[in-house]
Amino acid sequence: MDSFKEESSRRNFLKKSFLYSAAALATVGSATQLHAEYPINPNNLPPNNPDWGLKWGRDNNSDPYGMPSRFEKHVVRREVPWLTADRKASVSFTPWQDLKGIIVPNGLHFTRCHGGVIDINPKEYRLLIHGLVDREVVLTLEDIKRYPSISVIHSFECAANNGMEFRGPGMDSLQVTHGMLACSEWTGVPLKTILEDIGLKPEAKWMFPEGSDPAGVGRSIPIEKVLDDAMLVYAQNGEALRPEQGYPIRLFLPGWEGVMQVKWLKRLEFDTKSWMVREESTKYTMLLKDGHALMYNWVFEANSVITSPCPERNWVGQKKGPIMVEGIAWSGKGTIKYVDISTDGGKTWKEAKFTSIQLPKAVTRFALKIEWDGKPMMLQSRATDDTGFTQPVATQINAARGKEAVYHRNAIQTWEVKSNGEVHNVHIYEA
Ligand SMILES: Nc1nc2c(c(=O)[nH]1)N[C@H]1C(S)=C(S)[C@@H](COP(=O)(O)O)O[C@H]1N2
Ligand SMILES: [Mo]
Repeated sequence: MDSFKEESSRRNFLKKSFLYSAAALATVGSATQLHAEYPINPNNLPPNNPDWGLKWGRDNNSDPYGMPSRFEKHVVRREVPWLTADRKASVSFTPWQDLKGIIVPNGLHFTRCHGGVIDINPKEYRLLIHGLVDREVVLTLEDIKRYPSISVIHSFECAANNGMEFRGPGMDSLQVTHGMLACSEWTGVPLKTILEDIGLKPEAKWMFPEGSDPAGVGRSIPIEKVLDDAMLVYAQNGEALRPEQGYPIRLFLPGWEGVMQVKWLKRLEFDTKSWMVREESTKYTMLLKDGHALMYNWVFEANSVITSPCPERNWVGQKKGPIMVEGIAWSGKGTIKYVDISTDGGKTWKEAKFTSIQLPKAVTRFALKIEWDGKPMMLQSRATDDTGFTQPVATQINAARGKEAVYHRNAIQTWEVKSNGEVHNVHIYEA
């Protein structure tokens, strides 16, 4: 990554008031490419009758599993090839710049896999529950589905979302800065229901879920969360989990780090103490500026970002005058209470309106109409949740965590809107 390589030269820039982002994401199927592929046919414009109304459409059910319009093929997950050593232990990002509402379509939910995507025959699927339980069991998928299920709407985030920004502005791309976030309706069985059935021993204080993929991802989960709202989920937005999301069963922990929500779940073990595995010791701990690291950072605090405009959805060609600034806010701790928007880099703020339902631990939509005078702006959003927590500025989070940190970065994001309408990822550092 350019900003990583340029680390030493960047340090000198820190004295300046703000840092510029390094590179733009090479976009697949950009607006220009799409235009070249599907040029406008003037015969389809008024006063002519467009050709799509003059002949039969295709068969009503020619596509038994419906797909988006071919004119929307640029709306895809994207990867950053140099970010990981290979394409199996890697990440793809959700295209928030192209999404509406709070639910992310299943095919666009970001993917983070440590050992590739695996393919499990549901008939061969088994879940072992063992350790400090009254009755150790091996459940089939049908056994799990026989328990009463519930459906909930919650966001889902990787702890490394926005993590590249600790070292300064990363890529000019909302998809990369905040794309390890999604939000879905999840259906499955509360773990509490299953544990009431098989019996949990009172000494059980921790649960260890392990995945059946070659990476065998696992994390120690405190029993309070297990009995509060942990679920075994098998459906997402109405259909079976996709293979990338852990088909047929994944652990789901509303508001908590993605890595704990083990996919392709193989076993659940209960014990008196935590396991201190890799993903909670050398990885996924929170580095502090003094070099120490905090363990057990489970929950995401309030966060937000402006989705329009953003680097991929800029205001080039936009006339001066009234225009909507739109964005998303979310918190793993509760409900978003209010979101403020600044056009001057945080000097003054105006409260945005909500444009979606506000659910706890879920993505919430906001918007504010502003008057754009065509002058450059430093656009920011700042979310506050119902715990009273407000997002920190970049200077605060850097002071606490330093530049080598990776996880749980929820600083206020700045988009610089240039007078030509281009939008860039910049950081503002206060002296
Ligand atoms: N078995 C297994 N579970 C896993 C992972 C994995 O690689 N294997 N990745 C974890 C990480 S780091 C994250 S952020 C989320 C990603 O879930 P998603 O791919 O559905 O977005 O799954 C977690 N659970
Ligand atoms: Mo993750």
